[in-house]
Amino acid sequence: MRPLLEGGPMVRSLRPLIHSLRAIKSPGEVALMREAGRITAQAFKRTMAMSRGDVDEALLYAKFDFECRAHGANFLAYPPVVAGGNRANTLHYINNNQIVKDGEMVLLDGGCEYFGYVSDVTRTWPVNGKFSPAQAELYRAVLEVQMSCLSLCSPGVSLDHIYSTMLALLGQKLRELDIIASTASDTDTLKVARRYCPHHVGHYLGMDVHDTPELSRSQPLQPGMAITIEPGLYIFENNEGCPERFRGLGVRIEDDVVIQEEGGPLILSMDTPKTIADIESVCAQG
Ligand SMILES: [Mn+2]
Repeated sequence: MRPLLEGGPMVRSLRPLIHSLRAIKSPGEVALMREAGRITAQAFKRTMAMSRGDVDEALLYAKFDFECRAHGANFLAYPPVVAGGNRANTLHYINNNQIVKDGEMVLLDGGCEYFGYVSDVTRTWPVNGKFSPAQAELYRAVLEVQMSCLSLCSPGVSLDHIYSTMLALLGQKLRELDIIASTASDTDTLKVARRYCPHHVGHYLGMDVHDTPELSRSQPLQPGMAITIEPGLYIFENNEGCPERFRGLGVRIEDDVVIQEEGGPLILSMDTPKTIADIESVCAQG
C-alpha cells in the first residue's frame, strides 16, 4: 500500500481481488469452457485420424488449427506444441516443422478459445496408429498417474498437494519401469522424479491459459475452479541412465477439470481419446 498523496487515501491493486473472483466460474462460464473442451476433442480426433508414419508436424498443427476453427472456436488459445519423437522432451518446443517418423510418437499440446474461455489439452500418440511395447509401457505409467491425480480433484485439496502426490506416483512408476533402481531411497526417488517431470501437475484455467496467476497453488480448490492436470515423463534420447527402449520417448497427458461439490470433477476434455485402445481405434479411422 502507498498513499497517493501525503496523508491521502491508501491505494491497493485490484488484481488479487479480481483474480480470486475470476477463479470461481459461474455456470455460464463453465458452459463456455465445456464447449471449448468439446471442440478441442473433435480437433484431436480428426488430427489423430489423419496422422501416419512420416508426417510433418506442420501438417498436424494446421489440421488441429483448422478443425478447432471449423467446429466453432474463435482461434487457438496459444501456439500449440506439436513435437515428434525426442522433441517431445523439449517442453516449449513450438517450431512444429520437423518430420515425425514412422514408429515415433507425437505430443500435441493445444487448445482453443471459445468466446473468451480457453481449453488446454495434451495427448501423445504414435503417428502410425500403433503403440510399440515400450511406448505403451511408458504411456500406461503416465496415464495411471494422471487418472490418480484426476481422482484427487475435489474441494479442499490444493494443486500443490496433487503435485506432490504426482511426484510420488511417478517415482513409483519409474521404479517399476527400472528407470530408477529399486534400491533408491524415497528422497532420491522423488528427486529423480522431478528430473523426469520438470513441471507442475497443473495450473488454473479460464479466460487465460495460465489463469489467475495471483492465486497461490497451495490454496484449497473450491467448487467452480477450473484447473489442468498434466503429468508427464520425458526421457531424452541421450539419457544413458535408463533402459535403452525408453530413450527418446516423451509423454504428457493433460485434461481440463472443473471442481464440483460432489460426484467428482467435471472433465471438460473427456471426449479426447486417452486410453491406448481409444487412441488406436481413432487413428485407424484415418
Ligand atoms: Mn497446461
